[in-house]
Amino acid sequence: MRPTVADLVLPGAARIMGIVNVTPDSFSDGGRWFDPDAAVAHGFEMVEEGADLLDVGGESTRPGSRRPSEQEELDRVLPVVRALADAGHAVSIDTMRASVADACLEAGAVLVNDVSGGLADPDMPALVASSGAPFVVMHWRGLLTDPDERPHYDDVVGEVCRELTARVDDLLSRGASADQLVLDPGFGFAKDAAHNWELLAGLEQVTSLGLPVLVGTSRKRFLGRLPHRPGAPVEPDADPAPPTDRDVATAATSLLAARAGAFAVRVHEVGPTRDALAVQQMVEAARAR
Ligand code: PMM
Repeated sequence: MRPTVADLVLPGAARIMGIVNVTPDSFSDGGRWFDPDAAVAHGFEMVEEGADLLDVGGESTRPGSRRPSEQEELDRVLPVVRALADAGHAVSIDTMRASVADACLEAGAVLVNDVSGGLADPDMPALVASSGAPFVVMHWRGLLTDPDERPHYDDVVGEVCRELTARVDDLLSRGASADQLVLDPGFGFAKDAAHNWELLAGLEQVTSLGLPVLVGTSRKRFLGRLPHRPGAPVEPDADPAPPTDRDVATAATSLLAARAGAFAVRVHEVGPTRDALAVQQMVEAARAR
């Protein structure tokens, strides 16, 4: 039987969701795991390193990237989902298409992760309701096609909370049940660096909405502009540090997310985040003694 969201939640600790991007063009690891066998091997490796869940995706959400056709997306993700699920791993499918989500659930995925929160495909809310599968509702304001487009918020944390709540209400009105839903504030999606830092600072407002919260800061652009590093970009429009140089910062933001009550953190490199979360566990165990 498929696990429920409650089965996936580990009280008092955050789960680690390892990212398996089966894409030629993701911003941080595009092309590395495009071959299905390489993607499956990478998934196994992440489980060895401590991942609890594997998030398989076949479409890059990088602004301006070409959407794969439905068939292309299925060809990318389905063999990978099937192989990882058959090996007994908890697999999540990162897709905005109901048909892809449906096929992957059939193939053994246990969770649907939709960066559009069910907005991109009009068939998604019905699939969520009929499948009963755990569903991640991410905060989204549409696909940005222009990388220079500037998002606007007066109060990013408040607006993200209100817009997520509206998505939840919509999904509930279409037959989903609350115990299926996971929220995600959508770091980096229609948010600039200042918005992302404010969101991290105010994450407890999102976790206090009462549903499990998934947080994905991994290797995102705002982590490539940290001050105090030798060679750090000082000009506001200078190139950020490359994505693979952002894993320590990812571990730090993931630890902060866990402290704010996130149920899971979504990362490209499992080791640093696993150790950061273990530090928190050790301190809490010592405090309880
Ligand atoms: N970020 C990306 C893709 N999928 N899903 C969720 N739930 N949350 C995220 O923050 C998120 C996501 C973009 O990162 P990637 O292209 O490196 O996977």
